Amino acid sequence: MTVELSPIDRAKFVSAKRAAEFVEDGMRVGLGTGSTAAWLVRCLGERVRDNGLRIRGVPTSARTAKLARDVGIEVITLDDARWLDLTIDGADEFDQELNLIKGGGGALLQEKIVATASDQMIVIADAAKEVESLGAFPLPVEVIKFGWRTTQALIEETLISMDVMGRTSTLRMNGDQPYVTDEGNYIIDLHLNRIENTRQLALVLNQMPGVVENGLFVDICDVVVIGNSDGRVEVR
Ligand code: ABF
Repeated sequence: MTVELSPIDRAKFVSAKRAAEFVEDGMRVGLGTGSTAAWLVRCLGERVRDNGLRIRGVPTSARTAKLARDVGIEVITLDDARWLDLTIDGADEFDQELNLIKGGGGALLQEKIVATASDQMIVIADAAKEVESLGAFPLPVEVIKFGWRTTQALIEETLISMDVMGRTSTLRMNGDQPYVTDEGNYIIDLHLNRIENTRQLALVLNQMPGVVENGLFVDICDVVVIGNSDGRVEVR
């Protein structure tokens, strides 16, 4: 693949290209969402086309499903696959313990279901996504539409009681309309600045009525493939 890329896209591309090497013939592969994951899907499509790689892909969004089909990857549902050998996906932030914030692209629910149903999850990211503590990137929480304002208020009250920094939240918008996920839900972004108690926060959020899933991925990611704009790649 010969392409002229911006520094950030080069970092994403080299990360995705290296991670694609983890994919072996016959695997059932979870395909992530976002611009880094899109590079991964293209790299896998190239191997399918040029090297006869046979894989079945489970996409984490309608966008990824379309791209995967366009590049020649056989697409199946998670219910067809039941279990996956490997999922490769992007992230918005990762820390040294390989905990993640995901969902900036709006597909956190499918991404977490697919990653959890995989023997291994590999995150692909440019080096700028590494943080000491998660939370500078707004934490997405997928909520059902019914009573979303009440759910939002409950989340904010809970954050105060947990003494979490930041505490403000916003409904994600798409122009002048609420953003709607592939599953027909809304997303509330939590502006926390810094998350100290990642595991506890992830559990507490998911216990609230109206919350479908949150974008904290704790103990799910096994490997991070970090791309740099000069082409260097680190596998951690
Ligand atoms: C998905 O895409 C998300 O979980 C994350 O929000 C986003 C990362 O996007 P990009 O690769 O475009 O930075 O992986």
